[in-house]
Amino acid sequence: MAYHIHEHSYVVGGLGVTGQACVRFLLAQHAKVKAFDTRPTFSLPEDLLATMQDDVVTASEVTKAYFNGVDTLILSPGLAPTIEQVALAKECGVEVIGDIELFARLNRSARHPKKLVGITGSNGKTTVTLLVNHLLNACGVSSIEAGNVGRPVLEALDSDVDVVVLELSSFQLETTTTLPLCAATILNISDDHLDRHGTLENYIQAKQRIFNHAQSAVVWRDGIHISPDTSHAATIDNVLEYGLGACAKGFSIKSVEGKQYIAFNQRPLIAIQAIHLAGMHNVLNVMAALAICHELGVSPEAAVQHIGSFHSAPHRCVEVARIEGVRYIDDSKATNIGATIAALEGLAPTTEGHIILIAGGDAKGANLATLTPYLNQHVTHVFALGKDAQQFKDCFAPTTLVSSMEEAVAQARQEARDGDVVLLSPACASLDMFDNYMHRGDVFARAVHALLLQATAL
Ligand code: UMA
Ligand code: ADP
Repeated sequence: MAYHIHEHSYVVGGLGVTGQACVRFLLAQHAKVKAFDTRPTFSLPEDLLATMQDDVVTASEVTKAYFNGVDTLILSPGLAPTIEQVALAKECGVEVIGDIELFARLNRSARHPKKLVGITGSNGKTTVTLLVNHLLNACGVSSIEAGNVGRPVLEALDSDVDVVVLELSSFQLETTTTLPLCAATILNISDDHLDRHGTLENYIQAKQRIFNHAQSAVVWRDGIHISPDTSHAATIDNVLEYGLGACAKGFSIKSVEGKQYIAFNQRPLIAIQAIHLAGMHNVLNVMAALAICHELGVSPEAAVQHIGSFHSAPHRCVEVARIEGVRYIDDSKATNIGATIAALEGLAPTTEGHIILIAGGDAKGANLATLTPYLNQHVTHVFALGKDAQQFKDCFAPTTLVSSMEEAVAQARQEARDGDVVLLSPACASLDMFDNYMHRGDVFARAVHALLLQATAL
């Protein structure tokens, strides 16, 4: 059934990147729209000030009367569906959806609906989303990336492309009900966002929603909770698997004359050594990306030619400097335990000395003790900062608490010897001390560059 936007009256809940994009889109479509934001200090950007100033209220002004005549509440991903304003909306018979659901409805009603693929998981979403987009474009398929990767989906609606590669967070999936995907994947699951979802089971259920209307599932053979679970999702007949072991079907590792290759249906595609993205987790990411491209009709043999020209996003295991034989690596995007484990395991084989870890921040309800065996195996010292720094001390004795990133870097330098790595891979969110993970990575890089200046001045 066609979805006519101007026939509906909307409330946009939350005015961050998503909410602002929703408001701009709805205004351009001449729909009725008003909005609220729950933050005590909040200011509208210039372009919305003139049109929306009188239509934006604070949380306390959202009453039942506010929802009179409203059809739909579009809730921002950063706002939990359990907040009071959502309960009020539901009591008033208002439908609650997210921007991804609105996008799905509008795309279905479009004259030339775009093909959609969806990528979720605790880690690797952005890398795989950007890689799929890169490979598709390089193989002549016009596509754009959108969603949690940073571009609000409604901005992708008007673009002249055939495919939209969607990075989807558990928050976005919670408010999505009818998203048809040509291919969908949950890359992996590790503890994350438990402060919002309450339990791992709830988090998994939110992730599983990606399969509800998917034609094909791309599945990591060795992953847990990442296959379509028929108790949550509809049965999907078409499943394409990948993994690091040998296997006759799908993507696997094959040894040819002593060299390891990624293979598809036993045909070698690319030597693992030739992949410039560090760590075996990135080999899995490459396989997942090739599999998604395959489901869109792009042959793995063609796609694999373009892996080498892919530039990964910053703050993901990137070397920022080498000082007196010590490598300083920024993995600030490691905002959960799974990402830090991947960094430790990925870097250990290429590290001559030891790893000194800078970590900490807001653990988002995760139990950091899960890291202990990996810290014992790969790390000589942790410098911990932020809200949950003490948790590191509790689970790993050689931990020093520090009060700033500058202090962490200075102390790590004292500790490090030729051949060591000083790794910022916090296993925690940054928001207790920094604007975001980019800011945290930049502060780290600045502190390291200050050391570099000191070292060259000597
Ligand atoms: N907030 C309030 N009250 C409001 C509105 C927002 O307190 O009324 C707070 C939220 O709790 C949150 C912050 O403000 O702390 C931003 O929330 P938002 O819903 O306005 O977020 P957006 O700015 O719209 O950005 C969101 C994604 N962020 C979140 O889901 C928190 C962005 O992913 C995404 O790029 C953007 O939509 C476009 O799709 C970022 C992210 O951190 C990268 N995602 C989380 C992650 O990857 O772990 C899920
Ligand atoms: P996301 O968008 O899911 O946060 P990113 O691609 O931005 O994922 O990477 C986030 C962090 O996770 C980085 O520290 C990165 O090194 C690590 N990472 C990337 N891919 C994987 C993977 N497949 N498994 C575990 N960790 C990963």
